[in-house]
Formats: sequence, structure tokens, C-alpha cells
Amino acid sequence: MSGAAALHQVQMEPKEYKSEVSVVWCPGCGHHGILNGLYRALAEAGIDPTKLVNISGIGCSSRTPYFIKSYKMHTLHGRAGAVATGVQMARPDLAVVVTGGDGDGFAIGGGHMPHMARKNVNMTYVLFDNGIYGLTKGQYSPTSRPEMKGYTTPYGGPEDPMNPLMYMLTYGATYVAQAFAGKPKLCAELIKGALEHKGFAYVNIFSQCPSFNYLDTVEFYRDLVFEIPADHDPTDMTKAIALARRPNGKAPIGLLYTENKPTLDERVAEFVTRVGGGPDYDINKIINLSRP
Ligand SMILES: Cc1ncc(C[n+]2csc(CCOP(=O)(O)OP(=O)(O)O)c2C)c(N)n1
Ligand SMILES: [Mg+2]
Repeated sequence: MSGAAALHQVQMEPKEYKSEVSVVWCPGCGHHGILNGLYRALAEAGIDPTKLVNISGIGCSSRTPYFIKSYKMHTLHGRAGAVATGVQMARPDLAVVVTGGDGDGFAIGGGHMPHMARKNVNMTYVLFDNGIYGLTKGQYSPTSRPEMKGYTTPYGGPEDPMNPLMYMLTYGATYVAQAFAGKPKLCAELIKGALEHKGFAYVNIFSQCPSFNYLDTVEFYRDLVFEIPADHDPTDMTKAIALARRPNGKAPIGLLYTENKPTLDERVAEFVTRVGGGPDYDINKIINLSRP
């Protein structure tokens, strides 16, 4: 279990996870729905707020830690994942949750995403995917559709968007899910699953930005998504990839893939036991290990 010591420790209502800071997002922003899903997931997983660390970069979505009763770090743009990896390795007993946007995670932070996935860092990453840079008032992001007109693309863009699900599946994330802010109950269910998963859990959540992304409206997302059928086997990578590729142009919501694999902290602990660490660290022993 992710941050096992933090899980199923308390019985709190979702609203008790609200901090004293008022939520400042625009009316109608999908991020509100995701935040509600997060409150519910934390309550349902019984996470002890004193064992929860919510880490973010910069963006509207990256303000989430202010609104949740938890320890928190509002770090640099694109660097939440790297900081979270450090926190998780130093304190594997804590539940580590990153919340951030498509720009934060896949543009400036894009260099970090594959490494959290391939290392199977034991944490939950909730990506608020609104296909735009919201905080800076509407620039094109790696998940923007070419038709999206923003300040940097007044005629639309010349690029196809990336596919975060394909990316996460192929880089080795061990829990990959997708949801839509308009369905906070599903958001809660999938985030709860991520919190309870041992390993790198990625949840991509579509979120409308009514202030700057006039294309990806609630209606657009409602029409885009379809619920993954109940008979989908989430341990089957081939089927997960087929779903991630958007059959018939429709985006799946639900759990695509899950797998059990040792996490980075477990492997490092095993490594230290095997080669010796701490005060008994012996560089000669380490050097000898590399000799045939
Ligand atoms: C190093 C650096 N470069 C650029 C910025 C400006 N900046 C702040 S937030 C942001 C993008 C936010 O977009 P996203 O992560 O998608 O979050 P959203 O606001 O859409 O939720 C940018 C480019 C910054 N703060 N720091
Ligand atoms: Mg965004």
C-alpha cells in the first residue's frame, strides 16, 4: 500500500480534509470537481492528514495543496515529481500525493515524468488535464488540441497533442487511470485506488477551463469520454494500450492498468542490505561489485 502507515488510520468526513484556505479557482473550473474527488478519496482511504504530503509545482491546479489538510510543498514549476520522489524516499511511511497540471507535468516537467514511472516511486500523481496553461491565462499546452486557440496560438496550433495514458503505460507506471472532473464520484474512486496502490499511480483527469479554453467544454468532455467496460482486465497491458489509443476517437475513463512490482524505496532498502550502507559503507566492496 502507498504510504501504508497513513492509510485507514482515521475516520474523517470528506469536508474535514478542507483546509482553512479558500478555494480561489474561477467559477465553473473543472478543478473544483477534482478537488471534491480528492477530499472523498482521502476520506474513503482513511488517510491520516498528519501522514499526508501534498506536493505541487506551479499552476492553478498546483494550488491544490493549499486547500487540503496535509503537509505540503508548493515547489518550482515542473519540479513537483522530483521533490516528491525525494520526500517519498526519505519518508516511505508517508502518503505522497502530487497534484498539478498538464503544463507543469508534461511541458516544463516533462523530463521527470518517465523517471517516476520507470522507477515505480511509491506515490500518487493526479494530473488536472485542462489542455491549457490556466494560471498564465491561456497558452497552448502539450495536451492542447490543434484547434485550440490561445494567446500563443491565435490561429490554432500546428501539433498533435500527446497521449498521457500511452506515455505512462509505456514508461512503466503500475497504476494508470483516467477520469473527468464532471464525475467526481469516479474521480474519488480512482484516486482512492491510486492511494491504496503500492507503486507509481497516475490518474489523468480531464478538467474544463471555462475562462481560457473555449474548445474543451464540459459538453465536449461528456461526449468524448466512455466508461471502461466492467469486463476489462486491468492486468492486460495490450488491452490497456488499445484503450489508451482511444478506440473510435473516444477517451476511456476508469482503471486501464494495474500491476504489482517492487517500488524504488523497497529496491533501495534491499540494495543497501545487500551491499552494506550507513556507517559500514565500504567503497572497496562497492568497487569490487562491478568487477567480473
Ligand atoms: C520556470 C517557470 N516558467 C514559467 C512559469 C509561468 N507559469 C506559471 S503556471 C504555468 C503553466 C500552468 O499550466 P498547467 O500546469 O497546465 O496548470 P493549470 O493552471 O492549467 O491548472 C506557467 C507557464 C513559471 N511560474 N515558472
Ligand atoms: Mg493546464
